[in-house]
Amino acid sequence: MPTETTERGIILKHPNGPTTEILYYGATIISWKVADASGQLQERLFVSSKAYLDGSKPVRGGIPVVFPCFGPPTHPDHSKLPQHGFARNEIWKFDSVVMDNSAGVAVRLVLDPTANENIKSIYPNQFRLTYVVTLSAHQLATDLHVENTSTTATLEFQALLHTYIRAPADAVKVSPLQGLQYIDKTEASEEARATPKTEIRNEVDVKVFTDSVYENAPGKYHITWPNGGLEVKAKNFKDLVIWNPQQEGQKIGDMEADGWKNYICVEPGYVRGFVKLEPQKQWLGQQVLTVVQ
Ligand code: TA6
Repeated sequence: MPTETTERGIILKHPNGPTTEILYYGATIISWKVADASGQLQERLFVSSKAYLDGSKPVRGGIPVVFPCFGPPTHPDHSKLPQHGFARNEIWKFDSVVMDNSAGVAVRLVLDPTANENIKSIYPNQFRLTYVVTLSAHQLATDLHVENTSTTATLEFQALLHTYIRAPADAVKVSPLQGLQYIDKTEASEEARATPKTEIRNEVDVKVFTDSVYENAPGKYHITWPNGGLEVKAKNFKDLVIWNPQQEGQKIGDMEADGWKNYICVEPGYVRGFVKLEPQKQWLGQQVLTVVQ
C-alpha cells in the first residue's frame, strides 16, 4: 500500500523505498526518509526527541505549517493568535490520495475552519487551507493552497514552511543569499532588529546564533555539508528564514540536549508584508526539497 493511515496521521511509501509521515496535528511532516549512496534509508528531517507528538504543543521539528502570521502577530486580524498562527496546532483532515503511480504518491489534507470553533473564536476571516504532500524518489514537495472563501473581504496573511533539515550545524552552508537584504532577529535592540542588513557572505553558515529573515530571495537554494546536501526550491514564498539557536537552544523546553547541533531551519515563506488575496481567489505557496547525494 502506498499510503497507510494511523491514529496520528498518514505514512506515504514510494515504491523505491522513500517514506514520509504527516501528522493530522498541524499537517506537520515529521519524517522524510530517502536512501543514501549506499542504499540505506536516511532520515532527512530533524525532530527533537523531546518534541510533543500528541497534539499538546506544536512539533519541535519536521515541517510545521505557519499560517496566518509569522512570529508574534502584528496584523489587527491576528491579535488573538499565538506565535506562528494556528495552522500548526489544529487537527487537519485527510481528504484524499491524489497521486499513486511509479513517479510518486501524493495526499491532500484540509483545514476548514467552518466546523472549528477554536479557529472561529480567535480569527475573524474566512478561508480554507489545502496541503498537498508529494513524495517522489528523491523529492518531497509540499504545496500550501490558501483559498479566500469570503465573497467580500480581502484576506491578508503570512505563510511559511518551518523546515528543520537534519544537517551538522557546524558545517552546513546555504547559498545563494549574497546581496540580499535581511532582518537580523538576534539583534538586541528593537531598532537594530528593524533595520535591514545586506548579506555579504557568498555562503551563509549558522556557526553563531542565527535568526535571519531574507527578503525577496531567489527561490532556489543549495544546502550543503560534507557528504550531504539538499536543494530547496520555493514558489510564491518570496522570503527565506534561516534559523539555528546555537546555545540559546538550551532554553527551548522541547529541544533535546544539544539538538541545535543537528539541524538548520531553512524556511521559505511570505513573511515580510502580507499576501493580499482577493475574495474567492486562491494562492499557492510551494516548497520542493530534493536530495543531492
Ligand atoms: O523561524 C524562526 C523563528 O521565528 C525563530 O525566531 C524561533 O524562535 C523559531 O521560529 C521557533 O519558534 P517556535 O514558536 O516554534 O518556538
